[in-house]
Amino acid sequence: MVQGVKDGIVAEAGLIAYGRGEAFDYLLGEKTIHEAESAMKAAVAMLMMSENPVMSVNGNVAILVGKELVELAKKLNAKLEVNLFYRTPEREGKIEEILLKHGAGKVYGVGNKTEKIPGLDSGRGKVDSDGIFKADTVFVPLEDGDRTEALIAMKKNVITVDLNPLSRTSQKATVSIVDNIVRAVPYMNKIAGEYRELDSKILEEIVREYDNKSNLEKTIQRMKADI
Ligand code: PTJ
Repeated sequence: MVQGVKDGIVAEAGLIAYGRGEAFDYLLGEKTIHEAESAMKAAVAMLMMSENPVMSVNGNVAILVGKELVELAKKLNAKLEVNLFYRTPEREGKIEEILLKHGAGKVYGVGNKTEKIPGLDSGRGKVDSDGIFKADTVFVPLEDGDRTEALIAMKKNVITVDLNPLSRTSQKATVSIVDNIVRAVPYMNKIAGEYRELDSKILEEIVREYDNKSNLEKTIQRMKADI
């Protein structure tokens, strides 16, 4: 992460965000808990059933799991879009380069961002008309609450990875994965491999039976019990 900042890929604020995440990871015992596994199964099933899934990539995500995310996007037929809070053409280009190096076919949100997420100012509100703007499901790991809420207001399914179960992102998302992204994305790759042969009716059932509110509640109880 420190090298990522020096290389101009991770925003300085990304380091602080990472530290916030680490504090919550200690409360999880730095392991993937049962509730995170349930959320990841629902997330993968939802992404597989989506017509136009898009994965949003910021500086932290590119550095921590760029390779694994490209692999997941391929397995789920999802698009990859660079979306930055601290947007500069240089950072966009460097993140695109990481994704391309790991085998991404096309990277959205670089240069061409003709649409805007209603109610969001700053660089992160600008999106690709063929990417996040028309997606039915958006995977937004390590994000801020405003963007999650704005995407939900656009009637999209929002899947997050956020170690803080109390964050506005976790509280507002359709599926909230409370786990470290370095464990979550490889695990989602494993699930995507296992679900490849599943009938769409079974995938639908996995999504239907998942209750995000109750899953988050159990996660918070587990963290409290471990203190
Ligand atoms: O690259 P940019 O310009 O788009 O900037 C991205 C940052 C990360 C700076 C921006 O999205 C941000 O400030 O995010 P927040 O509002 O701090 O939210 C990030 C959330 O991710 C926090 O709730 C952290 O607890 C959580 N988090 C941090 N590291 C991890 C994490 N969750 C999972 N895995 C992690 N490794």
